[in-house]
Amino acid sequence: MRIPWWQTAVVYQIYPRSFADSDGDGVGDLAGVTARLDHLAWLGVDALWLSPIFRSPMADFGYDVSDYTDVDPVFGSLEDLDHLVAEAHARGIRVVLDWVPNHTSDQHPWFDASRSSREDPKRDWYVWRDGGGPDRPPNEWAAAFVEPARWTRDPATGELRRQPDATGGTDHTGTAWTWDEGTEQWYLHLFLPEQPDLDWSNPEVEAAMHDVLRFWLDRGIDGFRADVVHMIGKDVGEGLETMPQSDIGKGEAVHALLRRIRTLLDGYEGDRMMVGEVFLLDPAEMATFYGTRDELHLSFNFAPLFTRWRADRWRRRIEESERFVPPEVGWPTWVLSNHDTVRHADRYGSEARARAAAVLLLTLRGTPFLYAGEELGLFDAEVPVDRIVDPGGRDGCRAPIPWTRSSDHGWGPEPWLPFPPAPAEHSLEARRDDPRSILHLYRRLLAARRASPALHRGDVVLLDTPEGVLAYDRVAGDDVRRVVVNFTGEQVAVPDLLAGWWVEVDSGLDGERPAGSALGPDEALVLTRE
Ligand code: TEU
Repeated sequence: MRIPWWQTAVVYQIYPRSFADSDGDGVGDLAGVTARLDHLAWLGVDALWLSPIFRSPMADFGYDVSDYTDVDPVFGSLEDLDHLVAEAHARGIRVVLDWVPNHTSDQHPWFDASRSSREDPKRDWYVWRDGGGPDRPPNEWAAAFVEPARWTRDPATGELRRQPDATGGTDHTGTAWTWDEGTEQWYLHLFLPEQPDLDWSNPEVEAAMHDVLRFWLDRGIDGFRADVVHMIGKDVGEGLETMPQSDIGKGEAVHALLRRIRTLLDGYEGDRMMVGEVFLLDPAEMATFYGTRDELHLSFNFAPLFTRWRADRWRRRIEESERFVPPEVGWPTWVLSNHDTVRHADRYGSEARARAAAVLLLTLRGTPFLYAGEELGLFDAEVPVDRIVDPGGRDGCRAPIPWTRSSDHGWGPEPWLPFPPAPAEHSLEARRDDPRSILHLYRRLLAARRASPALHRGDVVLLDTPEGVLAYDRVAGDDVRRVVVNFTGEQVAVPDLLAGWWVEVDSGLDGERPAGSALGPDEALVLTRE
């Protein structure tokens, strides 16, 4: 059976503001990305996902789009994007754009028209309601970002933990409605007031958004990451005002919308792909967004982003992924870090754990998504209060990538955010010079994965282990790999798991691994048969 590229690919997420700066203005840009493509080819990734590069007033750093078919000048031009895509393709690397369908910027011409009068033909492109007049919003729904996410470090384990909240993802403390003085109605915004929600039950909205997809597909883009795509099917009819916010994403409407998007994408040559940001932490609900292989090609499984560094918890994540995304449903995804969450090296509290986690990420059954900088073992930057610019307080994981040891680390004099801790030591230059660095571990893992059908497409079989250890085999016909991960800070003897196997990749520092039958603290191994 022919396997589409996105099933065997490793996707690398670039947050363009923070990746590489070609013009010294302190903000990364497309020409900067193009100039670093050789690094990505050397590393061995198969696809890039660019966080939004469209025209935007940047209230949410690009997730508030004012023109879906043009590049924001801070990142360059359409020609710069065409050039980036051509150069990436020349290296066998595909390019995925970040499409933001749930909301536009309040500066988008569609919203300008919509808010201009109740009679405007685009009034119904957004969600307007009377509520109880200017003092009472239509319902209790809350917007994201009113308070930044809270994380606390567990003194015993060194791990960071996110404070749980009712919605399972976002701190909601302010109303999701803003009163418009001019037309005396409220408009809905599940994120900032600068991000009004579109009404996807309006066929004109759907058609306009399909045109956006076609614009990029015609230009040779390989796929899309669809921002909070589970939210586009809100029942915006009569039921909206009484619907609990936690029901967003659970109705039938979104599935019909996704089937039509899938048909659009599959009508193009070249396996164009959509990965949906389905921010529902229940894997059973998340999995419904694959439909019957007729909705999203891939759906982010975010439960691992909030999973502690414990063998039993990770085993449960793998069992859930296997149970809810079996082959007849679709192909799973794995992700440890992104632009919204404290980096996993920081969450787990050490580079040793980050290295072992990389082994998991790149050997589990599913498409892995790397977040730029994790291959350097970056921790979050400590951003002083007066330099915090993100309404969600997610600045730390968006720190600029340190490319060189030199004092500017390859950036202009003043990057938009401070660097991560110890930037010289974590720089690409330093990591490349050290064959034992985490960078070389990522590269070895990517090469091992590419070379082994078992690793990039085989079944996964969980094995019995002592407490604190996770082990599984990956199997594709005759090709077999074994992965063994020690989640404890102690050496653990696992003679039965290791007998008859050779070490192919070791997350630990080469040569320092306890010989023979034991795993070192927080050590992970990829094994091949003797
Ligand atoms: O994030 C979706 C989302 O639910 C986030 O609000 C998440 O809960 C929060 O960032 C965790 O701290 C997507 C994008 O990834 C994010 O960058 C955007 O700000 C958001 O949508 C709005 O477009």
